[in-house]
Order: sequence, then C-alpha cells, then structure tokens
Amino acid sequence: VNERPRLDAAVLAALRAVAGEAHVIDDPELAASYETDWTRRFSGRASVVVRPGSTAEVAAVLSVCHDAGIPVVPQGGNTGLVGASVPRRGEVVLGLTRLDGLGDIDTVSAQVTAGAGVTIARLQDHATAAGLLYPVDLASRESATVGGTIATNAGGIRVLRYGPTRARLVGIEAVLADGSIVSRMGGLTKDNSGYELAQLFAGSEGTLAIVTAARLQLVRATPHRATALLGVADTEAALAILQRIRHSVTDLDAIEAFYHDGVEMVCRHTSATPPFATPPGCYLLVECAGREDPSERLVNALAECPEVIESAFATDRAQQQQLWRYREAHTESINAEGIPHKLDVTLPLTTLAEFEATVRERVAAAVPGARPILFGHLGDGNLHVNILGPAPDDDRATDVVLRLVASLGGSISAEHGIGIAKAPWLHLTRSEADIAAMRAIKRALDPGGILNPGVIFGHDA
Ligand code: 2HG
Ligand code: ZN
Repeated sequence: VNERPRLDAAVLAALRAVAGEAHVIDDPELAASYETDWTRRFSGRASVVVRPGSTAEVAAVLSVCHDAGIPVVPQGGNTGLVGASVPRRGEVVLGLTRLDGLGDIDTVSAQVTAGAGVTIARLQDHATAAGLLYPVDLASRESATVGGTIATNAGGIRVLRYGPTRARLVGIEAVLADGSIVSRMGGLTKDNSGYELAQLFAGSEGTLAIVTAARLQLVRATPHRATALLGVADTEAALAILQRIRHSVTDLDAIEAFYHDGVEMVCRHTSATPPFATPPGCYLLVECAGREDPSERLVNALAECPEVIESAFATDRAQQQQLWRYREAHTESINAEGIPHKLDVTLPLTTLAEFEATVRERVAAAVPGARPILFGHLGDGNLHVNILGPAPDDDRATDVVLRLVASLGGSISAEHGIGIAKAPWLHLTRSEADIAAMRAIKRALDPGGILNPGVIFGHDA
C-alpha cells in the first residue's frame, strides 16, 4: 500500500508533455497532501499527481489515461468527507485547482463563469463585490472548490432557502472519460433540448465526467443579517420552533442544530466560552438575511415560541461569526479529538426526533465506548452523525446508524455523497432498479471504469 505504483515510462512522458514537468508530481513529500483526505481516515498512494492548467490539458490527460486504461481520481480542495478525493489503488490524482479562471459577472443575467478550481470563498467575494450573492456556503469555503462542490452537489448552511449546488448550475464544461469535452455554457435558463448533462454530472462524485468549469446563477444580495442562538430542551422542541418559524418568518436563511456535548467540545478546542451559563440540551442557530433589517421580525417571531429557554441575538458581523463558531467549529474540534467516522444522513422531519433519541444508545451498544456527536442542518432534516472511538476500519457503528436511518425513511447521504465510505450501504436507501439505472449510465459514459473507481458502487461491483 505504501509503495508508489509505477506508471509506464511512455505514459509518464505523455503526461509530462501535456501538463509540463512542474505539474506532474511524484516526489513523495509534494504528493503527500494529495494522498490523505481531510479526516485522515482515507489515504493511499497515487502513481502520480497531475495538475493540468486548462480544460484542453484535462482532456489530453484523460485521453492518455483512457488509452492506457489508467484510473483517475479527480481532486479539488480535498475537503470531501467520504474518501472520494484521494487515491485508493495507485490511481493518477488529477488536481484541478489550477483551473481558477473567474469571469466578469454578467449583471443582466446575474451569472458568472467559474473554473473548477475557484474556491467558494473567492467566488462569494467576487459576487458580493458586484452586489450579488453566491449562496452556497459551507465551513470549508476557503478550500472547497467550484468543481468539487458540483461533483458532490454540496449543500451547506443555506440550502433551506437557496437549494444545493445543483440549483446554481446553468451550464457546465466537462471532460468525459475518453477525453472528449462537453460544453454548454450559454447560460440559458430554459433549455429543454435533450438530456441535461449539467444536472447529471452534479452529484456524480467524479464517476461520470471531470467538471472543468461552470456557469453559475447568482442571487440578489441580502446585506442585512440577523442571527439568533437559542437554547431549547431537546430535538422535539427545536422541531416545534422550526415548524412555527419556517413559513411565518420571511428571509429565513439557516436553521442549524447542535447539542450540549458538541458545544462543550468546541469550547474546549477553541477556548470559546459557553454561550449560556446553564447549558441547554439542544442549540438552535437561526439566521435571517434580507434587503431590509430582519432583526425585529426574527426577535418577535421567536418571542412567540414557548420552547425557547435561552437566547442570544447578534446583528453585527463579529458577534454573528462568534455565534456561528459554536456550530462551524464542530468539524475541526472533532478532528482534533480523533479520526471520526462521518455519517451525513437525512431523515424526514417526522422521524428525526426519534432518530436523535435512539441513535446514541444504538451506537453505544454496537461499539462500547464509541462517542457520537450530532449536529447539522435541521431545516433540511440533515444531521451529521460523527462517531469517535471505533478504529478507522471498524464499521459496526456505521452499520447500525445507517440501518436505523433506512428504517426511519431517511437517506444514507444528504450532502457529502457516497464516496468510498458508504458504498457498501448504498442498497439500504436506493432500490435495485435505481442502482441498475445508475450503473447503466456509468457504463455508458465510462465503459473502461477509469473515473474515480470504487466511488458510489464499490470496488468489487
Ligand atoms: C458541515 O455542515 C459540513 O459543517 C461538515 O457538512 C459536517 O463534519 C461534518 O460532519
Ligand atoms: Zn453539512
């Protein structure tokens, strides 16, 4: 596993001719950061890391790999959490961060063309400077890229209002397994002329095509923001508030939930002070954003909610960021305590409280001493079940959690994808016919199976 697999000399020379010496990396130290994922749970050796600088170069690399039957793992910011962006079996890693072209904003259509390697933070700043908003937002914004977030159909904290990444996509440029380029970047909002490839590639996790650029729809800016952190008794109470404010409060952007154990851990790792003197069982972070100040409406709406035990409001950016830290620092604090099993799951709102109440004991029964930490996007019914304790290859806790999710009508992935991590459990929430249809698409577009092998369907599939 630790040996660097050797590429045929002619293939290596061809890759060097395409991308240039400097962008074909096989030096172990330089390659290392491409070979381990963000959680440290997944790692492997790449035969080589290739960093093409244009769509044409991506196409040429794919063409070389296709003809030689060499598998390729595409990688953007390497912030994925399901093991899909790092090599497993000596694949070529295709680093896409050099594709960082960012076009001028077309203010008439409120659209922009961005290269796959543009980071979400940079895209957001670019939109904001033009008085617009790129509303896909997630804690990894400084590293996560346009291409990676399309490949995973990333969600984040504002899905409630704006939908996931696929809702932003009005055009795509991508390279297919054989090196051919498909490009529909005209920015047409309506275009029913056959299969919609942009939407097919969104969420395909690098298994159908390599996204090299996209045409993205922006939205109106919402410069006024109001944020509330609430302490409530439990998930039931949080859901009651969600139900009440969801339709009554306009401009609702985010409704996030987390728990006492998570906040305690975040405070330990970030040296923040706990938000409330008496820790509540459950925390709810609610944010509104609009063209006018939404504070009063938010405060009034929450005053009508008897479930609120504690509350803190923030209207200036620094205070808001402080409240968000309790939520967003969960991921890094968990990583500081160990190598987690990360289970991003979604449930119908009708069974979510039952899931939350049951999952901890199920995990404890499966792996004594295992520590589940839950948080997530309550407004979307999306919980991130992080489990510390089990060894990286011990799947017992994962198995009980994903089976519980399936039995309660949920899905084993809400926004992170299936990757390598969840491939063995895909059948729990996708039917045989579903999987057969997906495989047929995969075979049609990538008959040699060179694009991100093992992802979604598993290695032996
Ligand atoms: C988030 O919502 C991300 O912060 C990461 O989806 C979740 O670390 C996780 O499990
Ligand atoms: Zn999330």
